[in-house]
Amino acid sequence: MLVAFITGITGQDGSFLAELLLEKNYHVWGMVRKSTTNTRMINIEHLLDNTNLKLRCGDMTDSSSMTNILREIKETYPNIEKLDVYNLAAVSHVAISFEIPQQTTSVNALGVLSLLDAIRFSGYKDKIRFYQASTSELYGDVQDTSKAQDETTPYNPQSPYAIAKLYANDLTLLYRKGYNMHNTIGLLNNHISYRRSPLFLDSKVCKGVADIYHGKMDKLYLGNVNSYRDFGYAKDYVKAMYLIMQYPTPEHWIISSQKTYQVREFVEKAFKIKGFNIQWKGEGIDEIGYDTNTGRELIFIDPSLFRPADVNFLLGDSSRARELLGWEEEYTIDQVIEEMVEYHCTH
Ligand code: NAP
Ligand code: G4F
Repeated sequence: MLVAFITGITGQDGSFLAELLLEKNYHVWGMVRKSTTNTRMINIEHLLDNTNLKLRCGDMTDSSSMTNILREIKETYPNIEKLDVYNLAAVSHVAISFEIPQQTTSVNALGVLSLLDAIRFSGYKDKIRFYQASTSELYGDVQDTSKAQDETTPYNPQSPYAIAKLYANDLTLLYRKGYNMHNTIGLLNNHISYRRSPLFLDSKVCKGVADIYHGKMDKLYLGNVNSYRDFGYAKDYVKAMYLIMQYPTPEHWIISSQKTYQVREFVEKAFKIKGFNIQWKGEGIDEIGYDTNTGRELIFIDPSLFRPADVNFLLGDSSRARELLGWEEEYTIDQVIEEMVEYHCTH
């Protein structure tokens, strides 16, 4: 019997991972927040009829909910040989983490402590494998931009989000060592899809292109367009999570596309899908992106979107994961951006 428990199942990654595991005949248990059951189940609506999917209400800030779910799984499969727990739940928006730093810490740091303790005291911890969703945001203010970030690059987090994720990383490693738990870590670079909230840059830009193309909007306002991100497709990245969990020993893996693009370049790529040819003029907060075909000024800088601190250069070295896990991506970033723009044109 293949059984998995996913926190954050309603999110971008959780929904793709649930699909992947259901295809592999797993029984998938997902933790969903009570408030979300009334509002935002869109990412997993198409899976709700699957009898191998079981949803339970819970919250990372409510330790008893996780204890109860682990107990119910044990009661449902008394002879369970292995349970894979993927911890994907988080306050995942970096800018928002500056607005709600305490909640971010409760969910992304202390929530992980609660989940690890729920596993530790579950009575079947030796049958459980744990995956912690870590992030390239840990690298933060990268000092050496001449090379990609690898296992030796120091962490220098720049947000309440990244600081909470660093605590979770260290705790996951401590519990692996101290309590002999099979705790794995996937340090993933930015991965995106049409399922991502338009609060993130990638979806905001792709939706912006669609809205401008359809005449629903005439300008797009952005913050820092100078930072670099290493973008991949969420569907490819959940396959890496699965492979990490299958690896015989619990380890820490970097997953990335090994290519980096400035936010400005991402914007140009997205607008190009609908025939806009973006060039830039002006500097700093007066910088404007315009379409050379028509001269229309389309992208403006809104300083209120700047963060108190930003991460300026992310480029991941995933060579170890590619070699030892055999992971590789199926989709190029251009394919993903095209899919996202077309999705927003039709939804
Ligand atoms: P996402 O779409 O924002 O999903 C986050 C999930 O966490 C949602 O299901 C959300 O539930 C849930 N959640 C939030 N607060 C919760 C709480 N208090 N209790 C229980 N669940 C809660 O994020 P994602 O892009 O799928 O990312 C998945 C994980 O990978 C996150 O931990 C993120 O930090 C990490 N990560 C993401 C990336 C990336 O580029 N996508 C890169 C590195 C690491 P609701 O639907 O109820 O809000
Ligand atoms: O899309 P973003 O908000 O993603 P960010 O901060 O890189 O975080 C994402 O990736 C992390 C992995 O590296 C994850 F851990 C995290 O959960 C999340 O998935 O911003 C990307 C860049 C930033 O430099 C931001 O300042 O785009 C810049 N930006 C410019 N204008 C904007 C905007 N970001 C957003 N969200 N909205 C803007 O209008």
